[in-house]
Amino acid sequence: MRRTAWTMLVSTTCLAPASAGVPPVQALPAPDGAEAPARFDGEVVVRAMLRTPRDLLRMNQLSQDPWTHAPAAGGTSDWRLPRSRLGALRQSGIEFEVMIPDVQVLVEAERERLTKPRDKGLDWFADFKNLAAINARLDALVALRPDLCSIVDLGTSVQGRSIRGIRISRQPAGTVMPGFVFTATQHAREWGGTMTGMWIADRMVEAADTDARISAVLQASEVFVFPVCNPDGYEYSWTTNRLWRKNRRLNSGGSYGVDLNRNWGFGWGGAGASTNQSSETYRGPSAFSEPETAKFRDWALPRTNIAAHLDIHAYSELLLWPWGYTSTLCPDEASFARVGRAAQAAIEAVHGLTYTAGPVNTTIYPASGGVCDWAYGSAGQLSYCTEVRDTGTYGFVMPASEIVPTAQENFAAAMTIMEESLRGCSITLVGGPGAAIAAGVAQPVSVTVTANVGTLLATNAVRLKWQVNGGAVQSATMTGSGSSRSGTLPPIDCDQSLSWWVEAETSFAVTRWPDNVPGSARTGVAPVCAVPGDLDGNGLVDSGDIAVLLLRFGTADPAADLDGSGTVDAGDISSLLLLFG
Ligand code: 0X9
Ligand code: ZN
Repeated sequence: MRRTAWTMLVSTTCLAPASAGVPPVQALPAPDGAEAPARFDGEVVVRAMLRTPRDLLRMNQLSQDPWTHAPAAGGTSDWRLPRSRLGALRQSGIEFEVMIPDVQVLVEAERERLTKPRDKGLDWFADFKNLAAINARLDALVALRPDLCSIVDLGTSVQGRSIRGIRISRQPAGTVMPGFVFTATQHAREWGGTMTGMWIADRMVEAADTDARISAVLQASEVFVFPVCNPDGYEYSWTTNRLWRKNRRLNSGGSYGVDLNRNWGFGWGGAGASTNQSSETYRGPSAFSEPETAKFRDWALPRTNIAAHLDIHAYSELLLWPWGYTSTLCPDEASFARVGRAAQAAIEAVHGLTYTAGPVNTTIYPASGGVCDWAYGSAGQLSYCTEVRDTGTYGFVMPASEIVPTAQENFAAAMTIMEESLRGCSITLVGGPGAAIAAGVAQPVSVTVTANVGTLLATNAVRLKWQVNGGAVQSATMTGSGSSRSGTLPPIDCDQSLSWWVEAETSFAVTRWPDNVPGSARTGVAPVCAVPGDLDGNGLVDSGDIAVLLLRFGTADPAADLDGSGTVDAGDISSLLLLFG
């Protein structure tokens, strides 16, 4: 709608945008969609070996658009530049090879294919989809399975587009259980990532009842997928500039765009981000200056149940984890590496591709203000970043035939990250009451607990929880050292039931025993007291019962309130004496 308004304004009235009654989302909104599509005639993408900081400086003079970013020293990176500068590049002594000999040919072929009317019967994943089609698909998934899905709207982007996602779970919203978040398309041109995000949502919904692993994940957790975190940029990459990366903020100096993956507020402003507004890695004027990052933060921070996160990018075939801002290994490196290697193996098992895995900073390059550093550092999530196919043959303009295999292998990584997170702790029962519980006797419970992912929180990490006759949930910290913990369940009366369970909390998730799903508990019942007044259950009404009655004094315990006055008091002693023998 906005685009139509703009086209009309520009072509018929030529009014200045600010005075034309366009919603005041930004002082001077971009006339996105009114421009002719950007062309890349005579442009190439090269892979360059940059050995020194001087090489990097020179490369930055020759190219405004790194397709992959450069490591601090050594290693290769991909750059788009006019073919006419290849002579200067050769002269600089930088070693390079041409990866894409004509960017315009690639972009044009894709555009032609995508603007052709399509066979409606074709699989949705047969080709890339624009923002409207993605939003329609999210709505269709909700319509298909309203019992599993709902739309999540984070609010609006710089230009007023909704940042939308989908929640998928068998449990109602608000249930206490681990959460998983998948984000894609912080970078507009990374269409392979967008489709991978959609595939994750699609598979979880379509196979919810037929795939046992998916079914189990949806039983034990809630899954959120945000396929397009940068809706303005994504739309712009379809209408106007196929190679747009940043959001569509009009910067103070007149250029457009903040790199959303340099705008997050953990380690913001450090290495591998630019202060230059025209740079493809411009970090923005301050952390969370952009609505696209700030609104996600405001949604995610209160959701302390979110155990793990995967941010989807393109391209290079990598699986990365924190930190990006520093080369120091993060405190949970052991967990990140263990789950990361398992996810890497899961990717390889699908189509045989080996994604390179490791911390962002030391595996590719320093990058500060990235979402993974924030999601882990500020929100405590096991946060990964995948860079999907390919390794540079087509780069961002991936052939449509690669969509499904790319999505399949990254879905395997997503499943591994979720399943491993759900194994947060292994809890084994050493001793505790069974289905029959003796009345009036406290019940000891002991367990062994080991953390599979993350570290067991030191204080209050293992809790014994119970309900008597379905009443209020009670909780007590289980004490002990190492992996051994013990606690005590309170005595219950004749004919009462006791439901109890154990929760263990690591830095990433809460694990529940006997099963790791909401509501899972073990229940025991005390026998019906055969003789009224036989409070200690020894078969006789005798002096032992007076002692029990005195212990219940002042309570409303129905077994001891023999005269039915509502309180256990002196009157009940008289009643008990009458029952003696
Ligand atoms: O530089 C980036 O933002 C990502 N690569 S991309 O080519 N898609 O732009 C890598 C992100 C690494 N992860 C974080 N720093 N969070
Ligand atoms: Zn990216």
